[in-house]
Amino acid sequence: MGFSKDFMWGAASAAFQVEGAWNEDGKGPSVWDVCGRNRGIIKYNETGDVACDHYHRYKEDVALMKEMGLKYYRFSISWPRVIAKGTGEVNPKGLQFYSDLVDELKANGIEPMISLFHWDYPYALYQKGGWMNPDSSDWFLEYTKVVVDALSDRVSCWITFNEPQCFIGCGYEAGTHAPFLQLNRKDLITMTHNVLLAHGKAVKYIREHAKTKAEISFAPIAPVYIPENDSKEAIEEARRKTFSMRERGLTFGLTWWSDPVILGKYPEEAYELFGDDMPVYSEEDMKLISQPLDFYGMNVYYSEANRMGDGYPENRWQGRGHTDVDWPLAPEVLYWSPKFMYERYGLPIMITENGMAGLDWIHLDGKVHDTYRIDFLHRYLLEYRRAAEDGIPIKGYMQWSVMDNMEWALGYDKRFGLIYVDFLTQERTIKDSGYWYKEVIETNGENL
Ligand code: GCO
Repeated sequence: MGFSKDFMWGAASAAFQVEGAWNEDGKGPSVWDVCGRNRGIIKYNETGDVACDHYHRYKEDVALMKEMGLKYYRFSISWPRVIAKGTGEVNPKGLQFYSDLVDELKANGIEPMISLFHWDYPYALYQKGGWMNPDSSDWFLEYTKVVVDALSDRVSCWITFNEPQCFIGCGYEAGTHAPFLQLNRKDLITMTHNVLLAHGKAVKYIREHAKTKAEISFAPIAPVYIPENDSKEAIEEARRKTFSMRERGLTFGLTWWSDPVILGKYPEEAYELFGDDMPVYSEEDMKLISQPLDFYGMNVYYSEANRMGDGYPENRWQGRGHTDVDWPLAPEVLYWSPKFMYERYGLPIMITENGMAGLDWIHLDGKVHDTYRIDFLHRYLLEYRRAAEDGIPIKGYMQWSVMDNMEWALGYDKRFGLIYVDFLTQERTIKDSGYWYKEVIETNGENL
């Protein structure tokens, strides 16, 4: 038993990272457009103003996706492109862009998978307190309705929030992502609760109103601890750490986000750790938050270190290869993350992101020979298949990313794509890994 016949092979992107056209055709600004600008926070003061110009070049990009044989394209909708101020007047041209993109994909035999929120929060709503505002989940519901009413006749796969850990943790706790704030714990908890409510309201709306049968999830990060060895004790130790809020802290906790969404309660440990800062909510609220999901989407790139005992070296990944964003090569995580998450939450697994940043360039022969990315993906996919062989239901795999793009505060020189993008000319070149992935898809993983 390996990859099922209807296994969903695809690749992913996010609106801010690829679209550009940041203020065209009635689009409003997002926190990423405004908050980092000219402050020396984003590498070289780069912006998403043009990015990959996907907004204008989506037809060419879809043609390249077809050439790579993708079955799915996971992309996000820019909320302020669809509703410039976040609530109120809908921007018809913004909505039209996504409708055209969906049509283009389908005409080329590629299924769309939509992420409703991949971090480009409307600046106008941020000015009203953003996720701190008690109305914030209703704002998100209003936006969800607009998108679902317009696209659900052709789209059936939905992700509500991408990596809630990151946009709250990096954006409002560490201050390394827009809007680059460092808030206190109580505020972070308030925001979490509002995001969870927004997720629940969106799931409920999609479930009840989508025009085609919907498959819905969210896409948290889920890097688990990898057991030191195969012993029962080591596996238990890794599992305990993976799900411990003491180990993971507040915003980057796995259980912090997934327990309420799937199990319908905040983890006990959170009450021990955060006491009176914990949200007060009604049973109704928690019911909303824990609407049934169809699968568990997870973004997985690396593993947390896990060394039992206190011995040297502390860092188990010492000497391992690492990618251009310094994440250690840890293919085993694509076995252990699906396994631990399935055992806790009982939902089929979908890898909604996995990939690596490499030092890619166009070689003298005009091609991009990214052998390391091929080896990386090969190793990770073998581990993912091992999970399936052990009986973990796996639904799909969305490689990150379909093309090189704006890596948030790290700017444009971190290249994750299957397609190389020359950011000065916007010329695209499918990398060797893109052609290799095509073979994986064509053989449904038999060539691995
Ligand atoms: C994330 C986001 C992506 C990133 C990718 C590489 O995980 O941070 O979902 O937008 O670009 O993961 O860092």
